[in-house]
Amino acid sequence: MSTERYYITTAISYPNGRPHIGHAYELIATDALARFQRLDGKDVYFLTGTDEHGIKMFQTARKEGITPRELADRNAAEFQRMAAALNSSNNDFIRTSEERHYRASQAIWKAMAANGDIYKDSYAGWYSVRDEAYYGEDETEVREDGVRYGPQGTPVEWVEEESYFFRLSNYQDRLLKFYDENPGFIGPNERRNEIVSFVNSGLKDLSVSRTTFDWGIPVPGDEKHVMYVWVDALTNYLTGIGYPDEGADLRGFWPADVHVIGKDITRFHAVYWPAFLMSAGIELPKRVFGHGFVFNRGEKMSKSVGNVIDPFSLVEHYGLDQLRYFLLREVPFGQDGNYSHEAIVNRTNADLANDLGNLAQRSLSMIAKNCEGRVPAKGDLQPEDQAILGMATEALATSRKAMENQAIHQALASVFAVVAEANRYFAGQEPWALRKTDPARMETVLWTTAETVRRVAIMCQPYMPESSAKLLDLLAVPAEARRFADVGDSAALQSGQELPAPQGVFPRYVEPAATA
Ligand code: ME8
Repeated sequence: MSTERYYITTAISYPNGRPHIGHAYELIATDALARFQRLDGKDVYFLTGTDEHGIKMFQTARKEGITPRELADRNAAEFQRMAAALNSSNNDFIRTSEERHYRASQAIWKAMAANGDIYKDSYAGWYSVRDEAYYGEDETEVREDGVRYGPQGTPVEWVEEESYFFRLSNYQDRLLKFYDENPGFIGPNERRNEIVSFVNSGLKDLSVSRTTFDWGIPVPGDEKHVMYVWVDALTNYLTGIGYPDEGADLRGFWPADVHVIGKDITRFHAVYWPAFLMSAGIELPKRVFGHGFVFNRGEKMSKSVGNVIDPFSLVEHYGLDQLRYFLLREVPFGQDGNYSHEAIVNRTNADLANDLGNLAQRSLSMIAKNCEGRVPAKGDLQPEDQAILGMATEALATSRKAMENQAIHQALASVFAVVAEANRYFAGQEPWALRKTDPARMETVLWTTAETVRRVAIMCQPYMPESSAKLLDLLAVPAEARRFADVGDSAALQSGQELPAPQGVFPRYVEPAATA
């Protein structure tokens, strides 16, 4: 039986500035989804990268007095550094200025042209440089400041130039039929409804090339034009798995299982991208998931507003797994969420330091003291022991269901419900009192608790890889027995196994002393 393949991607970020918490959020969430499927036995390919062309990059570079390539090199390195700092398990990092990507973008362009979907005309209309998006006049409005804005609240400018067009209007019915037949294609539902109503309202042909700047991929056969940045950007998902060199199979990873993106770019992924693929005769991805935005205490972060939070300093200040846990647990994936110092401290102190950390620390130090530092003897399990162990196994089933729909917060909630119950179990069984009255029962309770921690730690790996590994080390769980297939009884802790000295895994956040 061959291993099931799973292909997951993030959006590729514009390296016109340094990465911010929104980028970190998307990468962390996608990493958790990728790790989850790997632990569940799939052959996962996880792609992320940078989107380096377009007028926004061109203009930013000009302002800074450097070339777009210099700007891209500088910031792409920052995005790569962020991926490492966040412990992202991406298999590849694509930069759209790479040669392999030129080949892929020109190949898809040629396929669309061969299908009769590309023609030359001239474009006159509104363009948002910040969104790198064309908008219909009816989607824009002039505000009190006299400036015209697009639907995402970014300024638009009038553009008039010779341009190639893609016959998007030909795809309206096919797209609607596709959404209808594939109700899971766009998630969450709000995003799906927005897209269906946008396509229902009519699609105009899309301008897909520019001539007023040259920072882009040349249009095959007409080098005066560079491709519209979104044509090349979307194609990164194919480049990453070897298009066009690998042939139709694309290493068995196409169609992609899910493109994880922010809600602001759903239209590009759920309308333009499937239309391009239909035109080029390539299968469509299975799902596009538009997550929400992370706000700094309710305010939208952006480079131009200047309230960007640096992900590197957050990691340094709160700890990586604390940050990962907070973002994934606190914000229902798909909705907008808020970040604040109080929220991260409260959430991580309560759930990680108090609940999970203390459960592990208390049970393991009792074991160290009373069981000679070995896995305690497992006597006959009582119904309450079986109940907590069963709850852990059920959390895995719940997590699997939740993760199929990218409901990361639900998966995590099911695991932490086990932690809360295990704390009640531990307190209720009072193993410290059993030490004198019934030492055998004490050992069974400690075994059950440690075994529950083992199950929980395996399930926590997608979200907090490093801390979960530390917990599993404390339980002497071998590296090859940390898959989801090992959550159940078959890989349970063996009584008598020697354990390392217990150590705290989740330190409590303490406010730095105020300086006088
Ligand atoms: O859109 N909270 O790049 P980008 C959550 N290059 N997510 C956020 C966010 C926030 N505050 N701010 C941005 C682009 N994002 C294109 C993508 S894909 C073929 C091309 C998300 O650097 C945003 O929604 O502006 C997007 O998914 C990703 O970060 C990169 O944003």
